[in-house]
Amino acid sequence: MRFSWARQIVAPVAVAVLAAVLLAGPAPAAGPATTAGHNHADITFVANQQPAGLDTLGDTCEGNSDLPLHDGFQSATPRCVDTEFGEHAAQADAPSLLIVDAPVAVRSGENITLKVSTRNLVRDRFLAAGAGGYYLESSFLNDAGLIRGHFHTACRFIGSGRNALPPDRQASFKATEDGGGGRAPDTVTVTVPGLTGRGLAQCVVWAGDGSHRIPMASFANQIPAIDARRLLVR
Ligand SMILES: [Cu+2]
Repeated sequence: MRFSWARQIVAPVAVAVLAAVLLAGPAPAAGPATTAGHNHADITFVANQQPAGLDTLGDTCEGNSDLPLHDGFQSATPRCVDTEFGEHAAQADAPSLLIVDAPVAVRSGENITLKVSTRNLVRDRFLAAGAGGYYLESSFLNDAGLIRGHFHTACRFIGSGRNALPPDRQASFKATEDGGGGRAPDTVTVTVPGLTGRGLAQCVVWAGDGSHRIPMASFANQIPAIDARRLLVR
């Protein structure tokens, strides 16, 4: 393996600079109102104003990407998603999630049951991904200013635990959209299919908006509505 002392130094500096930028607080207000507008379905909006000094790669598929447009159906090949991000909640209203109970060990093939608490996530919105609802709609807050969506639970073996894993799809998976959830934290019990085999495993729970994206937050240093546990399958 090639070793570069320069990289060793530069990388932490770059991270520090990035962290400083992320943590510096609210970005300066964007400049004067924007330039071009264009139609997207029946909504007319104005293109984002690019803050001074930030040279973006683009913020639309149109004119910036040669990939096929995403059509709401999950695709194993690259696509460009032209669904807008939509609305994020106030800082205090951002969704949050915690696994509050999980087994430390299960038997091979034994169902895995977790207790999951969510806050500021109204679990009432789910566009079926298999029916073309993946990445299909923007996020829109409900009347109380909260994100509508659901959460996902999945478990997998993690091998030695020393390398990031291939991004496989998981058979041990469940989406929870039970109509509950809101400003006050509440707890849901979720059971996903067991893992067959032995070894170290991981169960992850993460929120999704109506079309399955992890909900956005006001600030980069707010932790998204995600939690994970390790467990042993024996
Ligand atoms: Cu989902």
